[in-house]
Formats: sequence, structure tokens, C-alpha cells
Amino acid sequence: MRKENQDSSSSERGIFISFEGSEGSGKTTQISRIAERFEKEKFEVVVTREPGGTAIGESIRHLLKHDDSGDAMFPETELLLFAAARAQLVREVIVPALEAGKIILSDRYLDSTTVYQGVARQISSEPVQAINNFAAGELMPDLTIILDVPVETGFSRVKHRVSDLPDRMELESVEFYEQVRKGYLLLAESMPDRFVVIDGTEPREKIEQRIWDELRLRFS
Ligand code: T5A
Repeated sequence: MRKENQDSSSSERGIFISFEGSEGSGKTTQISRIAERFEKEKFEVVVTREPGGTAIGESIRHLLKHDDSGDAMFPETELLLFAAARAQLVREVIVPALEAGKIILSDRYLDSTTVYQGVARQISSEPVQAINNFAAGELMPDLTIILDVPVETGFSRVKHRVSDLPDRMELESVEFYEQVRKGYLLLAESMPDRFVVIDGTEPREKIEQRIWDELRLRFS
């Protein structure tokens, strides 16, 4: 785990892996497959998601995605709500699990804010970074997997979902999601040590194997 002031000599600490990508890129699908793989190897795994993963975070998720009042939400409010959900998740779930030596698989983390609120909503990077760091308490993932798919592919996958209406974020334009995709790829390019970009258009099994190979390589 990369954390300010961490005791790097401890062999007990877990591993924190986040999954990123736009809607329908296959994060949830791969997280559940990778969790199963870890469990087969007798690791303790904690799967979580953003926004959400705690009672407070799930309430904020509802507000951000489904509540009618969301229609009047300003980008700055949105940024702070995502950060608030994260602040709770980090302290209530992620840090304790890491300290207990578990593997954390998180469906999104602070890079989502950098890309969605920073790049796509065009909030300037200074407040976005400062708020991200404050909420996360400087806790960064050991590895971030980006599942990259063309916007149309993600849209068509999400459209075929059994669930009913699109949520507030899913009503955004194609251009917005083009920015999201571009934002992720630029971020990965700027921090190749932490990020791995995987082609999310491949069959599920192939992507799973690619992720597993990467995890074995990095964390043997
Ligand atoms: N957000 C979030 C911000 O703006 N800022 C932030 O800081 C944070 C944390 C979260 C929303 O909030 C935004 C981003 C989002 O708009 P969410 O419901 O959690 O909302 O949305 P997503 O994380 O995008 O979840 P999705 O369910 O839409 O996408 P996934 O999890 O990437 O995709 P998944 O696995 O559910 O798969 C979608 C469909 O595709 C199929 C699956 O079976 C499923 O039907 N599929 C494949 N089909 C073909 N080939 C493959 N390889 C496939 N993999 C999966």
C-alpha cells in the first residue's frame, strides 16, 4: 500500500487494487471474477465500490445517481459528494481491511473524480487534486486497472442491462464520455507504474486472465 507515513516494514499489510473505466467497461464483471480467483487461493478479499461501500456512501450514491434533487446539482456539489463518500469508505472499510492484510478490490476510486469531475466536467485540477487527497487521506491504490472500451461499446452494454432507467450520470452525452475515456488514457500514460490499461472489448475470460497475469507479476 502506498500511504503517507506508512510502516513499509510491515509484512501484514494487504493490497489495494482499484478498477476504473467508463460505464459498461466491465469493471464489476472482472472484479467478481478476480475476487473468486483470490478466494480460491485462500486470500481474504474485500470488494467495494464507489460511490458507496458504506451506509453513508450508499446514501450519497443514491443522491448522486437517482434522487430527483440531483437534476439541480452543480459540478462542485457533485465533486464534494463523491469525495465525502470516499472519505467514509477509506476510513471505515479500506484502511482497516488493509491493516488486516486483506486484498481490496475497489470498483472505482479517486481517479474517477480526476477524470469525471476534473476532465469531463472541467473543474480545474487544483481543487480536484486537493479534495481527492483530503478525502483519501493520501491513500493511493497499489495498482489501478483501466478497462478501456470505445464509448459506443460501453453504451450498448449498459443499454442491455436488465435494470430500468438510466441514472443521472448515464444521461451525459457521447462527448462527455469521450472525454472520460481520453482522461483515463492520459492519466495512465502519466503514471505507468500504477496503471495498467486493458482492452475491455476482449472476451471476459481473456480479460480476466490478462488481469490475473498482471497481478501475479506485480505481487507474486
Ligand atoms: N463517478 C464515480 C464520478 O463521476 N466520480 C467519482 O468520483 C466516482 C467514484 C458510478 C457513476 O459515478 C461516476 C461514474 C459513474 O457514472 P456506477 O453504477 O457505479 O456509477 O457505474 P459504473 O461503475 O460505470 O458501472 P457499470 O455497471 O455501468 O459498468 P461496469 O461495472 O464497468 O460494467 P459491468 O461489469 O457491469 O458490465 C456491463 C455489461 O457488460 C457486460 C456485462 O455482462 C454487463 O451486462 N460485459 C461484457 N460484455 C461483453 N464482453 C465483455 N468483456 C464484457 N464485460 C462485461
